[in-house]
Amino acid sequence: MRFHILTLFPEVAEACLKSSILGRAEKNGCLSFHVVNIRDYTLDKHKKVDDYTYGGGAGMLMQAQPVYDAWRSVQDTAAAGPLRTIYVTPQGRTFTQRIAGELAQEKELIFLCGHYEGIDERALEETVTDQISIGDYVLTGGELPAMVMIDAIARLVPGVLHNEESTQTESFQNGLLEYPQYSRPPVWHGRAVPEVLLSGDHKKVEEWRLEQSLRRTRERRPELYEAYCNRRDEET
Ligand code: 4FN
Repeated sequence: MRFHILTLFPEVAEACLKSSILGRAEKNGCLSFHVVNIRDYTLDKHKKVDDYTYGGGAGMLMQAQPVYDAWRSVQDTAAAGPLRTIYVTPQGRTFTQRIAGELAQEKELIFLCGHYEGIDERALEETVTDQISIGDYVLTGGELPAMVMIDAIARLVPGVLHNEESTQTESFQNGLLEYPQYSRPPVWHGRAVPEVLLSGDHKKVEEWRLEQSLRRTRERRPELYEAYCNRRDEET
């Protein structure tokens, strides 16, 4: 899967994508990343990419021309027609595991990251197919939200995770939180690992884990618990 990231701060994206599992997957050839510096596309002789907003008010806006031309340079390389273009913005629908799963079906995605007060609406109208947010808080730029979404999408691409990395977190796939987990030693600071986990009785262990997952989800994330119960009811 190929990711294009359009940004005024390419070094932020590069640093994130080169590291850890995503960097390894790019070396393996499962993923490819193409970071585009929007500033490289400005026609302004001083390399300016922002300007004041019509109607007044504080702050600067990213201008339409460099954003559109940067997007166009990527879109023009796509043989298969128009690419899904995601504007990461607090005005979008909230990103979820379900959306990650849908987007992971695409061969190529474009992420557009805003800065300052955002982007001239006319460039958005001509380029953006999806507007998505990672949650409700004020940030300085769209780069970190784009990295969050790319991380969640990329790990679903076949071959990106090794077996040990994939199994554990799969339990979120049933919509429940993780059960508590323990490693050596069996007693630490006077705290013992729950008996059942040392018993070697795999059936008992599975029952205990499910029970813990259900209780945690009910107590800490009641809305996830309710969704789980509703899905389970529909199955029967
Ligand atoms: N943020 C809010 C209301 C008004 C503005 C903001 C805000 C970065 C370019 C957007 C923020 C949060 C989640 C992108 C926030 C996200 C961004 C995101 C983001 C600079 C303009 C801006 C009511 C949500 C608090 C700055 C609420 N997911 N403006 O943060 O890009 O994707």
